[in-house]
Amino acid sequence: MDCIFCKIIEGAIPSKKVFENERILAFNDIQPAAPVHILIIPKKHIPTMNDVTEEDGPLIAEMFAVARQIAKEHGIAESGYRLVNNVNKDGGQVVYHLHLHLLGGAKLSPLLG
Ligand code: IU
Repeated sequence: MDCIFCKIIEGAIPSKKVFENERILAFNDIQPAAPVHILIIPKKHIPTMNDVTEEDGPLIAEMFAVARQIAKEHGIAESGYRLVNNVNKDGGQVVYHLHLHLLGGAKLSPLLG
């Protein structure tokens, strides 16, 4: 499958891993938009949030739990952070493998000005 994140999961493309278990991988974004910028992805290839099914519920919940744990480990749980999921073209999605952006380590600009 021609998916860059699947290749990262397989180890065919290297990444700076932050967390990994049987279902989820988290790694540093190659173009960080904040001091902490980590991507949390399911190992199951799900192209976008639109493709999430009811049976994926526990997996999505685990992605958020992993994000929370990583934020804590990076010392930003209390100061705050942002979780972002871009969906399709207008949402700014570039990689079509579901991912949560974990952004923090600085005061982030408001999404809605
Ligand atoms: P988006 O939500 O699909 O726009 O985000 C894709 C992110 O994946 C973006 O922040 C890229 O910098 C990041 N990324 C990466 O970390 N490693 C890669 O090999 C590629 C993209 I391609």
